[in-house]
Amino acid sequence: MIELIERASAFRERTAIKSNFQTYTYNQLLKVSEHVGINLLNGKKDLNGDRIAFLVPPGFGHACIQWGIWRAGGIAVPLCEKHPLPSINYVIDDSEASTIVYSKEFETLLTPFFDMPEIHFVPSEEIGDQQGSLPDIQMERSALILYTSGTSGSPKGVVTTHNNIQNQITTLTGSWAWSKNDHVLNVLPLHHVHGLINMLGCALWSGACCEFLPEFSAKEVFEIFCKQEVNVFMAVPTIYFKLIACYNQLPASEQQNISKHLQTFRLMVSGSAALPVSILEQWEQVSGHTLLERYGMTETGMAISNPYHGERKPGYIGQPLPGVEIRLAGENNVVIAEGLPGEIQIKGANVFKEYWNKPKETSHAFTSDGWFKSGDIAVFEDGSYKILGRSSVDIIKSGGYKISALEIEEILRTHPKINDCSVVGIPDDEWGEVIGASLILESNDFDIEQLKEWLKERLPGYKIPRRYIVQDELPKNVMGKVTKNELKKIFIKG
Ligand code: MLC
Ligand code: AMP
Repeated sequence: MIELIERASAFRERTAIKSNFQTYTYNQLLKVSEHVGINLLNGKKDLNGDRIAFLVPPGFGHACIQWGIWRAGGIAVPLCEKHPLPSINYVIDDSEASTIVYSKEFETLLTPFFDMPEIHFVPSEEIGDQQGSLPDIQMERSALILYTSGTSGSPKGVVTTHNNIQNQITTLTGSWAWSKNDHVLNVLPLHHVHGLINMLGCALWSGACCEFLPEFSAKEVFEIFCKQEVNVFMAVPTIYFKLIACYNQLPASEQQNISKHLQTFRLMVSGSAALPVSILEQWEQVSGHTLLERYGMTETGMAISNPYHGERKPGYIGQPLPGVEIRLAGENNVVIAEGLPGEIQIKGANVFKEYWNKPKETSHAFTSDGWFKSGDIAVFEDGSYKILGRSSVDIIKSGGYKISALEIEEILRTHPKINDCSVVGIPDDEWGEVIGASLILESNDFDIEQLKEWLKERLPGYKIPRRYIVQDELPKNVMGKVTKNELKKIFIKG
């Protein structure tokens, strides 16, 4: 029995979701997700862990399909609507999806797959209200695969069970005092935990309302804030940066109006990347709120958080959430003395089950005594954790997205005019980091704008380097390894 779905019966008449200017109740969510489940079963008793990929816009339909897959015993694999075909292909292929549920607006994008006989295609608009029964689902079963970039080139599928997801949700609903009277505005994509678990999952667990804006727009966010329905907001630091920039352009009367409405909010959270103290302070001026900064990962959900009640320390991520064990480890996974920097390692029922079809990577991600190795370096001081950086220079965080430098390098090297390359993250006020690429070219006859167009067909927009330099050779150490920190300095110097 999936408790998240069972609980919805207690909130039947309440609004669960607001999307596309329409409101949908928990009753509708239960009914439509039941139909989705029965349609997917198509006469079978249980999907028995089949991977069902789905490509639909964020909103009511997305939630119904996710719940429908779960109710039929499948594993939900949300696809990203902004991804180009090769990225979508990778996820479908890697997850070995048996079915793709899609909304008609993505039909053209998916056309190249339609002749794959092993995949069943279901247009979401054609799901009817078939009668039938649904299986009983055990909480230990795998529920979700979200793709995340790692230190290896290609993204890995992070498998979480219903039990993991419930733990990731309830640690937040308890710690951040969610209630059925909450109304969260969700502007983040639903193929990552920030939008999917922290907002949609927590709202639906609580009987609250999750409102969607299909695309982020600072102006529209402020307009919705001023309607006085939303009382909870969560976003990545880049979004707060963009909101502040938009606010600063507005006439004083509009600023006052927005600020007045923001004062009435219950909770405002920042996460997925380091929140610069300058953004926290400017948002305090705009809204009267000290942002609650928390730390998490696709593999663990949220792990460390500043308190809901109590002091939120600028520049710090806070304390372990209830049910989450945290330690800082040094060389050979030995716990380090307090005050020294070490890798954040995490244990708890929130921690994922495995990387899909990657037993070696899964075992490499854990210590021999079962701690998940985050790759993030932190220090514990004055009762709070502070992130200092990452153990790998090949992981970039831009706009809250985790990006593997190696994945981009691999693609760049397939370009006929690029002999070699190296990709790094360059500090940036708006994006956290922007991607920089150093290129070693076959000849001088090369156009960067054409390269960007070429990359757009192969990579999602947020993985396309924004800054380029052309070098005769890459900076390397005596072992012949590219010294990425040197390269970063070259970019920073400009
Ligand atoms: C887009 N642009 C970028 C960029 N992304 N420029 C530099 N770096 C980037 N990363 C440029 C585009 O090329 C375009 O430029 C312009 O910005 C607008 O593009 P867009 O795609 O429309 O951007 P926008 O919608 O404004 O997107 C910004 C954003 C988005 C912040 C809303 O990046 C986003 O949704 N980020 C959140 C990702 C997320 O959910 N992460 C959570 C992972 S889970 P031009 O010139 O064409 O106009 C996780 C765990 C945890 O991390 O702890 O939560
Ligand atoms: P993802 O794999 O997309 O889930 O991203 C997880 C990574 O985001 C973590 O390993 C951290 O590097 C980063 N992250 C999340 N929250 C924070 C935060 N508050 N401060 C700094 N980094 C963060």
